[in-house]
Amino acid sequence: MGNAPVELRGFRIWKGYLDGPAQAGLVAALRPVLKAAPLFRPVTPRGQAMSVRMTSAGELGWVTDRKGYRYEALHPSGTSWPAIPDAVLAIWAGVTGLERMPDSCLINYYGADARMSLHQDKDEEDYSWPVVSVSLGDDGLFRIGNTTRGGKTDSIWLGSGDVVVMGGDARLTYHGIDRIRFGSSRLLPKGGRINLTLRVAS
Ligand code: MD6
Ligand code: FE
Repeated sequence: MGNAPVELRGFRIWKGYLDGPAQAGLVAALRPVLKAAPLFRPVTPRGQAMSVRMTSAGELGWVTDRKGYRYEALHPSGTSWPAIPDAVLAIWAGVTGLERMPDSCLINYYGADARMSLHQDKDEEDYSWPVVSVSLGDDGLFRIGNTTRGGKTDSIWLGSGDVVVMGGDARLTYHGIDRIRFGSSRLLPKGGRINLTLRVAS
């Protein structure tokens, strides 16, 4: 689905990869996942509450608390993470062409004031696998920097249905979300933004 990707600092960005019905279908597929594994508010290793709420699907879920950033087989409540919906796996297959499927799907929810500071994704075992992200709901201003902290950055608005592939030389590039445009989409009944990040964690 969608047009050819645009490239920004080594990230491949598929604007409008998912059309409206596909986005709605994805939200419907996520509903039971969020019911089985409710969003929680993570705390950084230094004890700061993050502004996003998160949960996961797949064999492994990314978590953070006072013990550090890591992948865990269980939701903080002690239950297994639900399976990654097939519609989500199909996006991974479509944009990467890989046979290997991700074992982790992090689900981040951004309310009006949520953001994500510049970070690298580096808790995975093998950086040769890409990371794929799917945006749903309100627009988010995505900033991409460099493989070391600092330096010039470029920003691009990610809208509902956009898919980003971070791989190759860009796999360890710093990136983050500066802000969201709350209320810019009507996909989610209560507004806000969902970002899925798909990874081969282990
Ligand atoms: C977000 N995205 O879009 C945050 N990570 O809300 C990420 O942190 C991200 O978009 C790895 C690859 C693609 C991403
Ligand atoms: Fe990231």
